[in-house]
Amino acid sequence: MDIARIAVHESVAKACPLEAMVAALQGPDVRVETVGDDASFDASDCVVTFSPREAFLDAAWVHGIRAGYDEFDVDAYEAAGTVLTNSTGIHGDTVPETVVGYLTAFARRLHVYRDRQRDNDWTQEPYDAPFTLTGEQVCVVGLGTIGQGVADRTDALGMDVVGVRRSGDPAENVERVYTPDELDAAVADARFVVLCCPLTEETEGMVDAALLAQMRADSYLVNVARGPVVVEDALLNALDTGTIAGAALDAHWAEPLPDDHPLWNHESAIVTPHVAAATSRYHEDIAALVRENVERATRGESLRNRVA
Ligand code: NDP
Ligand code: 7N6
Repeated sequence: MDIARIAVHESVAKACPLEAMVAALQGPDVRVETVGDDASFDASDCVVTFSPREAFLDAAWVHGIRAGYDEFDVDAYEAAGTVLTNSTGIHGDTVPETVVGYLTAFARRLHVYRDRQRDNDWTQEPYDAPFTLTGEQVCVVGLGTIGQGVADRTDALGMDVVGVRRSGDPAENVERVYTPDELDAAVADARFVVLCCPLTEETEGMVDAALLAQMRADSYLVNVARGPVVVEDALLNALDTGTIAGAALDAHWAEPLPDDHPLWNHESAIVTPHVAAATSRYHEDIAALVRENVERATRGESLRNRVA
């Protein structure tokens, strides 16, 4: 594959400044430029993009700047013979650090005190509300780049770590790995269930009323995966009725989360606007992946992170 141009689609601006991405992608042998929805593509183009567009199927290769590629029609890429690569591998620090933040906030009640600070309110939480992460169990669903990062950090904090993945293969710092058909058992003893899996036909709606009912009443759900992995009504009901103690959500069913969504004002919810992966070096991490693959393409080697 001979790449003459890297076309940076304007949707990249959802994750980082376009100019920063263009500058980071510069190299000796390719032209790098920004393109909008009116652009056309040919077999010497690599498109770097946040969102899919049908016109990209005319390019040689499309690189999605997210780990999740659920919005891309993989079959259409295969039918068109267009290579599709994703950005898994670069979120092993950012998202796990955010997850540790959610867990610490819930255990040490930081989210409650931040809310009270706005009203100069000195009220302390009840004696039995705070707890320590040390000694609590966390169930990490999906043990890839992000899940492993969560497992490493929570293990280092003294937590008991269990995990779930299709292969069931052991993972470092995870005491027991379950398969998806054992999900009920995997979540049953956990104080925290952290979703780090992709959105697929298998995972859509995986966290439903029945699974939430299997979770402990004092447990917390963390979703840094994709909104539809969780059944929205089931979660809202579980929070309202005390089936679980709370939830931290970075990934939502509709983004932005609508103004009138009940989660905004839910005391036991932490809502972040899909920023668990945010970092001021996002453009550099993506550019390193793309530049490596341009070199591989030039040498006729297979591309890293190829998903179609
Ligand atoms: P990886 O591909 O590295 O890991 C995905 C993991 O999920 C693998 O361990 C895989 O293992 C497992 N998995 C797949 N299907 C299932 C299933 N049915 N049940 C349980 N585990 C499953 O991806 P990343 O860790 O880089 O990213 C994971 C997801 O997180 C992304 O797809 C994206 O949706 C989301 N994400 C969100 C971000 C944010 O900003 N909030 C940032 C980056 C990613 P196996 O194949 O053995 O099942
Ligand atoms: C954008 C990260 C992913 O899948 O959802 C995230 O990688 C997007 C900063």
